[in-house]
Amino acid sequence: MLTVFSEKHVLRNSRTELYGGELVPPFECPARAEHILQRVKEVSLGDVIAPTDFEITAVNRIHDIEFIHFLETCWEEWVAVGYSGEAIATCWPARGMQQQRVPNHIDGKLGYYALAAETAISNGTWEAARASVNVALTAQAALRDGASSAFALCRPPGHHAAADMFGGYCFINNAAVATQAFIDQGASRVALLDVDFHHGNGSQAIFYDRDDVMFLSLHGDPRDAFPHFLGYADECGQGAGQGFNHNYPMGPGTSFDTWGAALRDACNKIKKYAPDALVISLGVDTFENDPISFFRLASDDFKRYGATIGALNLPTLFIMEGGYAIEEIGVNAVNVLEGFEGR
Ligand code: FKS
Ligand code: ZN
Repeated sequence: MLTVFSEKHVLRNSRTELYGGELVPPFECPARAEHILQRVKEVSLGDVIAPTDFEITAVNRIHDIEFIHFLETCWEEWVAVGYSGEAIATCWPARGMQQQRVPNHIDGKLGYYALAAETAISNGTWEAARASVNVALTAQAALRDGASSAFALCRPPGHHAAADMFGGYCFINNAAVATQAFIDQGASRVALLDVDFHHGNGSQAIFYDRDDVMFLSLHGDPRDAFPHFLGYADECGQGAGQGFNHNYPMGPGTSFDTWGAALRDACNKIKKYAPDALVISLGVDTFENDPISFFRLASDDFKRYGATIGALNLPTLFIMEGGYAIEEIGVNAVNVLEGFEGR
């Protein structure tokens, strides 16, 4: 399987994450991508190529122009007002407040465009996010050109990013942009299956009223896990999208037995939908030793479920999302890809 990787991911290297009331070194750090790349090479998964640069128009198919402009200029505006730390949102248009007006001050803009406070914007964040979506689009183009699968080793991740919101370590929704690229190239239906521990709220919101993209997500129950305010089982889509959104929230301590059964159910739905392509939001924070998650998948389970996805026999694009057990992230992510390939 082809891997697409950009060295520019290192430009996403903020110093701080707001966690447990403290500013700590971010869980979403450059070492993650390096470990995955190392494992890709160790098992000779296939060629590793750098991304080509795509026009921003592909991104604009999913994200609002003003939001993208905000991401591009946030850091310089933050520095310009004289702040010395990293750009973190501190106030929001909460219940009862004006939610449609974008303020002028960077504090107001951050609150308008942020969905959470853990994710700090710093110098280089935009460039890395841009490179990450180019990684996704380059891998997508390989499928367009006839490959049966490809691995987009994206960093930063993307599935929490909505049309006009960043947060949860995400800025541009790489999986959504790639999914839309399939549609724009003539696909009638695309399935987007999110196996990251966290609910892909951004991806769900983006495709919620559409029937040409089926979104399915297996994740920690939002009552107990980030992003807390989306990802319930009764969210099934709206309008034309009614019946094309499927959530599988699962509680603390969920084992592979339970998780694997949910995956099989999701795969049955995908099979019936008969999509032209399958996009996987691949997070390996479902691992038993992940520091911020609560599922109990073992390293071998990743290989087993990769085979389940492979059995669908669909053109499949893997997009890297989360996973924070740094030492094991390479083995776990590549196990999915090896299982998919029947190795
Ligand atoms: C835990 C607080 C959780 C934010 C977690 C973000 C997860 C990001 C991710 C992605 F794939 F996007 F990277 N804070 N007490 O893993 O879903
Ligand atoms: Zn996650």
